[in-house]
Amino acid sequence: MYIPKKYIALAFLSFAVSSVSADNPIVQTCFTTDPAPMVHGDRLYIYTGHDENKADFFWMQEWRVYSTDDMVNWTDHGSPLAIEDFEWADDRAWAPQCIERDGKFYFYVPLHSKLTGAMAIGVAVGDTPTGPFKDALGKPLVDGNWAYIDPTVFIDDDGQAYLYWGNPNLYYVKLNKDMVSFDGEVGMIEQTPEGFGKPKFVEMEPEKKYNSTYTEGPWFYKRDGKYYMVYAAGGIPENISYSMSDGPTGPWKYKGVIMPQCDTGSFTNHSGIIDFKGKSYFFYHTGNLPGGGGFGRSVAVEPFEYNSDGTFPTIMPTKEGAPAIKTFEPYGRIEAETMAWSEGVTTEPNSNTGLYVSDVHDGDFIKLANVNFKSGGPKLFGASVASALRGGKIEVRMDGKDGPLVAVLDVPGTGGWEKWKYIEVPVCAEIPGVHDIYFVFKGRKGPKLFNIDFWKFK
Ligand code: FUB
Repeated sequence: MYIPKKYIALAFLSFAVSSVSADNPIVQTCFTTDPAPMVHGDRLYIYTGHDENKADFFWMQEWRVYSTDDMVNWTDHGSPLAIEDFEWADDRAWAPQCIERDGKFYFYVPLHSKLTGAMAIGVAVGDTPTGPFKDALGKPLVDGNWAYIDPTVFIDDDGQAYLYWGNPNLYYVKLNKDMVSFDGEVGMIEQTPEGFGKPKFVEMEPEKKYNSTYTEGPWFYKRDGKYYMVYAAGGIPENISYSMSDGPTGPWKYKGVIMPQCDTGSFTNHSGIIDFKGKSYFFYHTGNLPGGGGFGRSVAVEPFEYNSDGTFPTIMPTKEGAPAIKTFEPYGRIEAETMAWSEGVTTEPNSNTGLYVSDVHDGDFIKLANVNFKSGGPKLFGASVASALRGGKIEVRMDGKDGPLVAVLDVPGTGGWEKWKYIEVPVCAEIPGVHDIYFVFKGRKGPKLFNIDFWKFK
């Protein structure tokens, strides 16, 4: 291993917490859609759809889960639920939401039903936020209507749970305590001009586009005693609008546009809103990942503050996203699929080792933001790697992908893409304080070089 002398002598001192922001979109290893945030314990989880590469429609097969505790470094938990988990369904793994009740996690999803040939809503249940999840009923919760998509779920202070959904109608049921059944009929919210903004049909001007028209993707919640219904509106292309109410089923009062229709490359938008550690976040999707677009969408996040009367400010898409709310602790085992930004790599599941980083080619990299090495700095860097070819190198660089080199780990051929070997090398520069760390991958041009399961600084 060769490290230039000029780097060996460097002592990098930087104790200040930098003003790091999440990079939008927050997932770069695959397309992600329709974000549904959920806080559990110390972490914020998002449940997403997954647009296929090169898709020409929403041919979506699975849902994915990601989590963070600092708002900038996100861990990929893979796909704990897919169409295959619902025997009665055959297509369209569209916008999900997951909620916890009494230690169980209920994952509501729209799917195309084999039973009726239309859309349906199913529910899966698991013991942890990341699953595994199992179809709770073996049949849909509601079925047989092309409008049955985009479920949103909320449990009120009195314990009553509500499930809303629909495009272009807004339906709801009051769920029973078991979260997987309801009594009575499906309700439908009347979309009055006062409630959802658009004029009465007879007053609508032909050819005019009404921004406020409820379209799809409802997100239902309560805050400071007020109920919020946030939704994609205006037809295609969509903005995000909202209505508020004093009661869980209305009457609703239209309050305006939160995120105007913007040139993000995606004609749909879909929001999820949550408070986490005292701050408010607005999740949405764009077509902004390279190769993305209307059927290649990616989840993004913006921080915001409610106005004093509980209404929303206007929120615009940015590349910066949300600021870090804490530094990243690098000591101990860190899953390689935890990252603030990456280029080129993807993630793969494995039943023994869990998820790992794959598709590593020469020049690809992973960035971790706001890493706090504390006063001493690490002495060793190690990683669990596998390669069926001859491997390559992991260059560990600081504060930029061309930044100062602090370690180089030679990855050998290990005899298989999942034949893991843990290798450790000295860190050749002092790096106390807070830094962004870049793992830059080098090797033969062309082929996939190696996989990485986890890494450690010691
Ligand atoms: O992701 C498929 C569909 O696109 C969702 O169900 C809608 O909300 C829109 O985002």
